[in-house]
Amino acid sequence: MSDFYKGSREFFPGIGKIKFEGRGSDNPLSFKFYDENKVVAGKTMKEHLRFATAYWHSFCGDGSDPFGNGTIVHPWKNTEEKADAAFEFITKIGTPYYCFHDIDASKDAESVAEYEENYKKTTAILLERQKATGVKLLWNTANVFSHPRYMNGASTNPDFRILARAAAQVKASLDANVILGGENYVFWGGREGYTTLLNTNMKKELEHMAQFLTLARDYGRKIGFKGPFLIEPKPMEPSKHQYDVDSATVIGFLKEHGLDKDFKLNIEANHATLAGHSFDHDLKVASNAGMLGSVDANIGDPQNGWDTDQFPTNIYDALKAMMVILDNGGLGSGGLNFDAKVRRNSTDQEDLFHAHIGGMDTFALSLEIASKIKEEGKLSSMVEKRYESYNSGKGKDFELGKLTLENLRDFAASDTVIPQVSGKQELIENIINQYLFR
Ligand code: XUL
Ligand code: CO
Repeated sequence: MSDFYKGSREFFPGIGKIKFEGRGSDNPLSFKFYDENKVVAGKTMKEHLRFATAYWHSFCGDGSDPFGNGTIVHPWKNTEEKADAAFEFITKIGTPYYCFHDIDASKDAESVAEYEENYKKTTAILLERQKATGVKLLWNTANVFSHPRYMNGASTNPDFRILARAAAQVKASLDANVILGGENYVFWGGREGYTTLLNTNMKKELEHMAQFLTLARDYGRKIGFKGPFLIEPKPMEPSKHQYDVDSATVIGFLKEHGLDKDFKLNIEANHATLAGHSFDHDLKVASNAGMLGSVDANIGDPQNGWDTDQFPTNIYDALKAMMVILDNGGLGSGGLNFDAKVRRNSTDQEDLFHAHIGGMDTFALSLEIASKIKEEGKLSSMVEKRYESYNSGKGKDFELGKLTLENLRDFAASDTVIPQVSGKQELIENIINQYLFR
């Protein structure tokens, strides 16, 4: 990556490119574990982790919450300055990718024509900076949830005119994606859901959503988008019932509507936990279906039941996620996007660097440990052993579909002593701790 910002106005003065200095370093503005060129399990850390910076939290978020105004004042004033600041930050922190919503980067407008005009100009601005720095677009998406017109949903809105307005934003976002060489395209259905069935035709809304996604898929393919479309599950907030509740629900929906060949999932840690799952559970469900597309890497707060979008610092959770990702054979065209924001009282510019350094180090360390666990095979052989009764004899016949229910009954009747087999959870947890702290 070139020092793109050199020679122009610097928005993060006094902070240079963040370098790997190792775990012994006392320099807080350095990586302790993320060494982008270090090879782990045949690939560099950079290739495994495919980190992305999120435009919305990092360059638009101002720390405001429902009880208080913004606390973070950004020095950039317009589209170009914001893009300059973004690419300066991304270049300095060294995430190879970025992600954005249409109106994070581009000025919104009421009229479709003006919105499109702004977006075209913004796309040119972003493309120029991508070329200058080598930073690439992991995904973009359309924000069809913030504007008041979307209060009753976008593709699931009871009013067709709103659905069409959302389509204009998705079309323009796909156009931008192809120009910018985006590797994926995301849909997060923030308002695709409902509050009460008393005023909702759920079946109709779900059919509309499927039709809308089908049209987006067809248009994307027509204009040359080759990557996967991604749906990002989330169970609630802002809607009470969001239709894309979790991995399993989305996979069922995509299969029902014949979209499973073109669509995969973007799994966000804090969304999985809001759905009552763990991060690794939702990753695994997507992976099992061959539909693990990408990851929004963050954590929630264990005491708060909402989407706090904190930077990931929990090694244990990140390790379990990396174990699933390695078993999946990596993330393919996806990556680890920091859909995370600094706390509203973290108001120094350098806090954005500390936040990303922490997230990148957390996943780098987790990658190293997960790859050792995988390579040494101790845990996977314990899991395999739990299922060994299916490797031969009647167990194997059952898996091969050779047995009837009566056959199972007859086997059970002759199998008089069934030994109790421990699941060994505590032992396994102790082994994980040994890997973590050795
Ligand atoms: C909201 C969320 C979004 C999506 C993109 O919870 O995660 O930022 O990632 O719209
Ligand atoms: Co997200």
